[in-house]
Amino acid sequence: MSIAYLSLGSNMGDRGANLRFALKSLYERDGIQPLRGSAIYETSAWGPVKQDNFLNACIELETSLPPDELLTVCQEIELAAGRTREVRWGPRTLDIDILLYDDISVATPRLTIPHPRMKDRMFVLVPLMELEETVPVLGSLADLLESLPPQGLIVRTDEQWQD
Ligand code: A4P
Ligand code: MG
Repeated sequence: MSIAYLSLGSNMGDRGANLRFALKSLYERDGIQPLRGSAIYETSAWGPVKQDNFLNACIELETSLPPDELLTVCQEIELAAGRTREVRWGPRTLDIDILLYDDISVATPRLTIPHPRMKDRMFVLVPLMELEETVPVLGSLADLLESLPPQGLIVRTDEQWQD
């Protein structure tokens, strides 16, 4: 069994319901056992596209799937949530990124682990810090966070994982 961390994000439709759908869908998959979830955060949109605030969270899971199969499952769940791919970095009903998978590094055309932009993103580091203090390859999450410029809003919400 391996341990992986996912980042979940949504800024279209019922954002809380989209994150709950993602967690429920992961539970239903063979070879995936979600272990812990962070709180759900409201965050300003990061990046070049001006868009509505996101809800973001991180999940820790145990899995028997290799990284590329885990990515396929994540993409199937994104599609099932009604995600269409239009603008890169644009609005989405559901985005699921693989942040970490044990202590391995992957660099293929389809998959990069650790996620190449996680270290720059408070909306990833803040929820992940609820689950781990330090992570493979990248080290202390608090140190990474301290090195970042302000990124607008990042607040815990009352949004729950259960309906
Ligand atoms: N890919 C490579 N490595 C990975 C990985 N570790 N996990 C490939 C997941 N996918 C990975 O992603 C494009 C391709 O990345 C995939 O086909 C996969 O093979 P995508 O999800 O199809 O497209 P995207 O999400 O538009 O692009 P990208 O680069 O993944 O965008 P990001 O980086 O996910 O950014 N602001 C806030 N506050 N919160 C957010 O959640 N999200 C984005 C999207 C922008 N701003 C945001 C947020
Ligand atoms: Mg993505």
